[in-house]
Amino acid sequence: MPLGKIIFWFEELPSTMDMAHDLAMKGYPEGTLIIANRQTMGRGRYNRVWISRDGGLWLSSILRPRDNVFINLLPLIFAVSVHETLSIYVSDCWIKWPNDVLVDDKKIAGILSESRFTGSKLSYIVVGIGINLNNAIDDSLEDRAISLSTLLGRKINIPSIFRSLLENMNRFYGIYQLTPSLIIHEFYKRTRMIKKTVKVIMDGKIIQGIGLGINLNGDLILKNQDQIRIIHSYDAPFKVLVEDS
Ligand code: BT5
Repeated sequence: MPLGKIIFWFEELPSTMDMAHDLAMKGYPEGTLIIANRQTMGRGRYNRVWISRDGGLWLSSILRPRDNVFINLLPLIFAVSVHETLSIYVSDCWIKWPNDVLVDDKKIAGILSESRFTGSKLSYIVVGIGINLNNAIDDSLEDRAISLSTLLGRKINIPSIFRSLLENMNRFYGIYQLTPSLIIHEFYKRTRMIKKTVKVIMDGKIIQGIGLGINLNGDLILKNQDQIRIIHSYDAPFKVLVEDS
């Protein structure tokens, strides 16, 4: 079933993620979308706060992949879809592994993936996407976040961005279902991390290397002299810095 075949669009929710989990547990099919004009308890990874005022696009999709092989590539599919949608409007847009869409060094969108298992069997996955469109950016984020309307100096037509995003989500999810590795190539076209110095700060330690790529598990591969380092996206909270080199 295509993504967006069933759409619930709410004025306000605590988080579209929670509503998507509720509906997934009630048996709603893959592709059910939950959208809210604002969220009062929007969240990011590791329960970080995701500020979700009126004017942004805040949505979650229920996914029911047949198995859990390659599921760590799912956030990339949606990051690629957001990138494809926004790059019509802004040229300096890129994807920072694992889940950020940036314009230069400011975050315009974030992706969140939450899987639920019954024992060792995957039940379903909810992927959330948050894009700053007409929403005001909180003062606390001014140096780190940006909205599309600020970049373009005009009001954004949210339904038209949503239509284009949905088309891209279906296109790239379809590509992933046929050949998962193609999503990695789509990511390479849209990132600034390959052959650049990348620093991953985790547990107060810095892991540094040249960005080599992403494997089929969605891990980042860095090379430091002769040593290869593999960073798992789900290990622990970390911060990723990319330097020009
Ligand atoms: C993410 O987490 O980037 C994933 C964000 C996913 C949000 C969507 S909206 C629809 C769905 N429903 C939800 O409740 N969530 C999903 P992370 O990488 O952990 O980034 C979180 C960090 O981004 C915060 O700690 C802030 O520093 C910053 N941040 C918070 N709100 C932001 C915003 N609106 N724009 C840019 N950065 C923001």
